Amino acid sequence: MLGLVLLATGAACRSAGPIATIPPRDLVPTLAHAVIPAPASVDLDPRSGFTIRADTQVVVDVANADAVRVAEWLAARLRPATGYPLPIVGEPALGLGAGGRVSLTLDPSRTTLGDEGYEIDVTRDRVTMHAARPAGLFYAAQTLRQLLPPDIECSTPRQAVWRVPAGRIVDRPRFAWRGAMLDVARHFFGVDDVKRYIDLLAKYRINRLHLHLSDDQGWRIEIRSWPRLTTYGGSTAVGGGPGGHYTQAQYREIVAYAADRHIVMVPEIDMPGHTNAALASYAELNCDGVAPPLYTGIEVGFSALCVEKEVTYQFIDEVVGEIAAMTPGPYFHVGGDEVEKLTDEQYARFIERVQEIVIRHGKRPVGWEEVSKARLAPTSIVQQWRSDARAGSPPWRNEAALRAVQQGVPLVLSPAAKVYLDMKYDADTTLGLKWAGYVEVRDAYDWDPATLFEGVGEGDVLGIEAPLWSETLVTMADIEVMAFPRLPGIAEVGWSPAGRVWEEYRGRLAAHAARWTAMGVSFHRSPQVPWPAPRP
Ligand code: TNX
Repeated sequence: MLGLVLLATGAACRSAGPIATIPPRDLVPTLAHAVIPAPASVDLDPRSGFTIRADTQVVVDVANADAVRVAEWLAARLRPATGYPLPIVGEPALGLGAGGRVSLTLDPSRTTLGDEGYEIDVTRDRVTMHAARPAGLFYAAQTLRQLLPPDIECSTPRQAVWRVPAGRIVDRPRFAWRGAMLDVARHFFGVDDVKRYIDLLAKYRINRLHLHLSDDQGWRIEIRSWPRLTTYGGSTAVGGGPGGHYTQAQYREIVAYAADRHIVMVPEIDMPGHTNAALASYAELNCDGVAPPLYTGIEVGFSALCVEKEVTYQFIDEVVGEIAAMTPGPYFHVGGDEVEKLTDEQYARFIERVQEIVIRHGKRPVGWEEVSKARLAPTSIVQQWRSDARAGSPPWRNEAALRAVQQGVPLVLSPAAKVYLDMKYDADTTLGLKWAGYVEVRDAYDWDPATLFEGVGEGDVLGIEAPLWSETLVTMADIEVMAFPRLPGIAEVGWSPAGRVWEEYRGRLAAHAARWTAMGVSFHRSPQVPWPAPRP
């Protein structure tokens, strides 16, 4: 990495028209680049670069539909702030305009880039992006956006020098599963909120969205064979609000929106516990045949499906069947956490039966760490979650994770003390919970998935995931202020090579404040991050 670039700070897109040239006092010297997650290999020289101009062309093999889709996505995101037409043209180009070209190429023979890797080469007259697979090309486009000034995130034309530093980036992820989870059960979030979250996740190359679709307080996905789940079970939320649910058409819309951004949906129906909304909707799912009232508190552990009744398994089969049919991705999450009503034996038999149902519907079962008490199928995945920020320094011991490793089942790590986005940052945070301790920005970043738990090494870890539980969260701004700025750091833990350094990272993170401001994203001004002074 060479030299310094000057990054504009505090960009907001308040005015509709172009602004005057940014005065020098608004420029602070920072890093050679501020890309998050940090690419595996970066060699940039900001003394030279490529500048996007009014006559720049986007070049792509027009016969390759996958490449064209990424090109269109990129051009559509560069046009509003630049105000340039950025036409998409086929190869060979009809002649190089003085504005140069941004080209995107899918080349399956570049196997060293894997499914998600990419290469970006920048010279004075062109930007070239290569990938073997569409996801890689999409991530190249996301990285290119981050190499441009923060005002590129504005939705109206801005005056800026749209310059990308010269050099080369070659990148691919460390872990295959880089997830985020959103709890839409405790409080419901509509389609537009979920789409906005998906767009924010995609910027940081997150590739799984786990939706927690049911819990004690609400059932959020239409099931045609059991309609009262949503008409009654979805009618409230924590605190007694109106609740809500996705129709099957809306769920499909979210799945497609995520897929366009190379994010695989992981639907979760939590069972056998966390099921009060279902038990309240259908009396026959209760062992005593009596439906409990709807629940709007935040206690856990009190509900359980009747594991001894056959109708329970018919119910699960039909619910899994309808959701699996709408979900192109290979995963189905069965929950399995915090069950206090069953013996270990009852619990294990239940999980084993449910696992078979999920597999029969063509999906890989995923479950919270408790499921490792059962005999798991080789295709299953265990999501670790328990931990405490007040425990000493790692490695920590987690029996559930060890049981998964002993069974040869891969782990997704969601250690609460590191990645639970619903934990408070510190004692002054108004939103969130604190049962796992406070989770500051550095806590969320400064750990390594291969050394956090005793007996759990790199090869046991499929990846990581940041859950956002919504007991205390009501609005999209609430979601954003808990996710930002911790989420980008977690994304980097999942993507970037081991050996990351907090002191270096926090400088890059600070530079993203201008992007979030431009996008109108609420974020927590953690004292651990050297934020640039806001523009006067
Ligand atoms: C634990 S993590 C839960 C959730 C809560 C969360 C709050 C897990 C599998 N279960 O039911 O919402 O804590 O932080």
